[in-house]
Amino acid sequence: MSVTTENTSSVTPENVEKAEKIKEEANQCFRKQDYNKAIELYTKAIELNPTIAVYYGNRSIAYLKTECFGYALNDASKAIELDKTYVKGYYRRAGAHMSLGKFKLALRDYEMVTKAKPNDVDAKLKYTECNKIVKQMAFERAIRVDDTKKSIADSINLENMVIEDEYNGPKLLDGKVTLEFMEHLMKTYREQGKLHRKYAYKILLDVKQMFMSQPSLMEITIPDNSKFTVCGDIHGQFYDLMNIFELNGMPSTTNPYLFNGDFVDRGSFSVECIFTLFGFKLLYPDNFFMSRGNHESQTMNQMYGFEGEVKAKYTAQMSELFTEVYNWLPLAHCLNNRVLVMHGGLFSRDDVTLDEIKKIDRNRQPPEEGLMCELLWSDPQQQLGRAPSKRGVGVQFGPDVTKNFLELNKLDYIIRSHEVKNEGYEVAHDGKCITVFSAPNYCDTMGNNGAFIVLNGKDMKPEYTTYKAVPHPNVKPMAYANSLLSLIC
Ligand SMILES: [Mn+2]
Repeated sequence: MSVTTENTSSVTPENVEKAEKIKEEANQCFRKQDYNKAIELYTKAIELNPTIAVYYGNRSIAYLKTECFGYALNDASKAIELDKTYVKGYYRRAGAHMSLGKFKLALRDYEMVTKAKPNDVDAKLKYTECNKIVKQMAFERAIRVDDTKKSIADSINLENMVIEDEYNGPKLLDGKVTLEFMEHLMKTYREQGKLHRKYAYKILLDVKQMFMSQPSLMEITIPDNSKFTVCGDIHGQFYDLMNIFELNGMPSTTNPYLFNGDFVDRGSFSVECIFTLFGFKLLYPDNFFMSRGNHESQTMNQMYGFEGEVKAKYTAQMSELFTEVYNWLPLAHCLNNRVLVMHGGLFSRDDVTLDEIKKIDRNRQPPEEGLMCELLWSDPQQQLGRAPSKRGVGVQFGPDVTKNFLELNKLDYIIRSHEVKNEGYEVAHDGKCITVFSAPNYCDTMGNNGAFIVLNGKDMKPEYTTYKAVPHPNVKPMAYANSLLSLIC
């Protein structure tokens, strides 16, 4: 099947030339890290001349950069379909598979490249690296079958952990988080100090117990004259997290917060973020809330840095304990029976009720489909109805889907996070679907504002505060990410 020459005849020489020029322009935008503009231009080039594999290959990597893994996958496949000898197409597709944690499928593509180019050193390296991950995962699965129910939490012996005399960081008081502890912790972190591993483990064990006692859907009451703050993705940007508290006040019983998932990964201060948030959860259990994001999962943590960071700052065992804790994070929060908050969004089915969300058995890795998957991964779209996700996971839902869901469940609107927005927030679906994203200048490259939402119990009207990124110590985002991920791009 030779598709390469099939359509060429219908493309005029002028369009062939025009498309090439636009592609060059797109490449320049890509180099300047303006990925959205690059995508727009590659799309124009493709419209003018849809027969060139490179256009799809290049747009694929731009989609990868903007986390549209599903679109990246489609484009890579299209590039391969147009030109089976276009080796980069296999690389791109492998990259999309890897980003989604589908290592076996990625391995198949790397294998194709090594077969096509047996002397290519780079291809061999990527194949070997990917194969290592596949084997390691198979190995880990094998051990887990041996002692299925044994939890890491049970195997941790705090008594055996000694606090050295020279330790001058924050200390728990009789094993409990206090306000003084939190103030000392944040000061220590600002100065790039560390929490003792004994206290770190204690916090993880205690917060796991706390989340285990809570339902998948948390119901929160905000009194008439009280405020309530909702924050979106933090992604390991500790100094920006501190800035939120400076702008909006420290968490307290009268200043409650909900952090809506994706606390970790990408940013290289994820450990600092998560212990700060877990500390506040333990200090103010009824006034501080956290919901699970798609990055509170094992494959994401493996690829995007959190696992590497925990191993670098503590131990591999602690990173496994984190996986257990994340499995118990609530999936959604309902405020005053009027506003539903989740990380990703709504569902591929029309008849989903709050009661059904409440009943989700969440103690697991996020599945690849179903309600739990969609809560963590979905995105809104402007078009009516639903569409396959640009990410390749979850679903895209239109304004009519939102409206129906709200009517069925007698709600006013939803708040979700999960997508970087220039202003830090976006109001869509006729005011009924609000996105909030709290990591400004995401990954040190996106140039976006961060935002948070403040509501009052009386009218539940959202008020937005936006802010710029603050400086952080010179550790780049993705410093602890899987080395293969940097090989992809
Ligand atoms: Mn997310």
